[in-house]
Amino acid sequence: MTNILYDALIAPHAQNDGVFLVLDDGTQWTYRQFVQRAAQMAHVLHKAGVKPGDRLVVQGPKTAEAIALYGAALQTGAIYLPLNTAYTESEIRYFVDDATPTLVICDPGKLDAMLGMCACKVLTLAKDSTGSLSRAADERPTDFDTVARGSDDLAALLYTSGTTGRSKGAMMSHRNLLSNAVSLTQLWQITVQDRLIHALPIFHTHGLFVALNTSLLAGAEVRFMAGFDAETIIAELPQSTLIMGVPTFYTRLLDDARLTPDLVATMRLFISGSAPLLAETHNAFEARTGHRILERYGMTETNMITSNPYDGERIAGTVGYALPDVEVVITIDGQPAAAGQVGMIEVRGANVFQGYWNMPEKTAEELRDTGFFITGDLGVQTKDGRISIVGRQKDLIISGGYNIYPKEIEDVINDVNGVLETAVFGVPHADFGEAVMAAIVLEDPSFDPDTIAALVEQLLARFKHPRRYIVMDALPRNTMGKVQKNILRTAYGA
Ligand code: MLC
Ligand code: AMP
Repeated sequence: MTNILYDALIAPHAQNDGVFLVLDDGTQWTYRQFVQRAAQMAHVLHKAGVKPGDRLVVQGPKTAEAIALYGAALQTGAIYLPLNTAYTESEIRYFVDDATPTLVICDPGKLDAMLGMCACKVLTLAKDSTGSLSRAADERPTDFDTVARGSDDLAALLYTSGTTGRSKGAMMSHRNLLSNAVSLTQLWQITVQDRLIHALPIFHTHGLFVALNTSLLAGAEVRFMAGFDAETIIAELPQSTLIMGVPTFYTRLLDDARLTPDLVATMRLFISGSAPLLAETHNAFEARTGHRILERYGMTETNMITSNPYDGERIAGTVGYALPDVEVVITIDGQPAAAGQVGMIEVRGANVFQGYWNMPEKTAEELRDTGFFITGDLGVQTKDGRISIVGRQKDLIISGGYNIYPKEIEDVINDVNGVLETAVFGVPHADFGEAVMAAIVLEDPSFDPDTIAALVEQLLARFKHPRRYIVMDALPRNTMGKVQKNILRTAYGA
């Protein structure tokens, strides 16, 4: 029986005694150990009633056990649904209600809250790899009859915030994930000789699929860090060959005087994505290390779309060419634009998702009948197909690689009694690329704006919190009545 992703990424390692994960405390997991642990966890999922196509919600620490759980989800045919560890109870409640999981795995500290909001079974997985999931897995056999899954079956559901303020679950099939993993592994020449520094979270496309699926496919070694820490990365660079990060990784590394050509002598590739890499950062990095960062472009709904070349010229400020099995068109009013003209980036290929969970109308709005997905990013293409992103049509802030949709924050603030209206916008930020700001018009001038911050803190993840609240008499509007966020950005962006 075939299971598209499991057979490609995990099954080949059943007898592989090469190192897969190297953890912060120096512990190593071989590939064989990983396969066996995934099988033990697959038994636990099966016993908990997880059937093919059921959703498995996971909100927990970044550990080797969590990766085994991802493997177990694939092996049992479950739909893996990872959640940002920063999400609040109110945010999680929405995802759980929408996705109706059969099983939730969470940190023991969140158990009571999860039990309070989930109708399903809840198991725990702690930072130190204890918890009810691990305990149950210890008792189980180290092999499991892999459940068959075809190309179109769903492997993952990744929630991505939307311009309407409500998060949408992007349905990723086995084919979506495998096609991208194969393309990227080939394009970036990832092999068993590689050692990847993995400092990204594992609840988003970048850290989970781009970094881990490619490593699994190639059988590479992964220095699996619990989170970003510049000190540890500096220590690991001399033993490593590859790193994938958001631009903040590179600006933070540049702040360290120890970043020199000698330090990175074994490194062959630095990859950046999830947010725009400033040409200034690209150039400074080359001047300091001799390496030209390879910038690529992607989205939750599409996996990776374009990449600068491995062997050819990596040009700062561009995201390179469409991946070999991906089509990109730039459109103006739905029609193909000429080279050099700015338009909407649309994408089609085996990488493009299956639609939004429970949201057929949203899917129809963004995914054309022709198979092209409308990204919301504005771009321009040269005659030979090199793409640059020049802006976004969607109202989106990207902070340290996390997407923040202003509407979601505006909705929370507008609900406060005493607030008339709000405009949330992004301003340049040296560390995170962009930072969130909120301009508020109060109904009652004596109202204490601190009440707003308190509510936002309760309802929204920390990275979405406005860094500043600006009380205004009125929001700037154009003649059509539309709020001019560009004016706010200019006024408060310095
Ligand atoms: C942390 N904070 C953030 C933040 N990350 N605030 C805004 N934006 C962020 N990205 C908060 C913390 O809670 C803390 O709050 C304060 O800011 C300072 O935190 P820090 O210690 O400096 O942050 P750190 O833990 O070092 O995290 C920064 C980071 C992290 C850049 C390493 O955010 C990160 O790993 N980002 C990667 C996100 C990612 O994987 N994106 C990929 C999405 S997939 P306080 O006030 O409580 O101290 C995708 C598709 C594609 O986009 O193309 O890849
Ligand atoms: P997400 O929805 O979290 O997957 O974020 C996807 C968005 O991140 C894209 O639509 C782009 O706006 C942005 N993005 C990803 N990679 C890049 C990049 N290299 N340059 C600019 N923006 C990027």
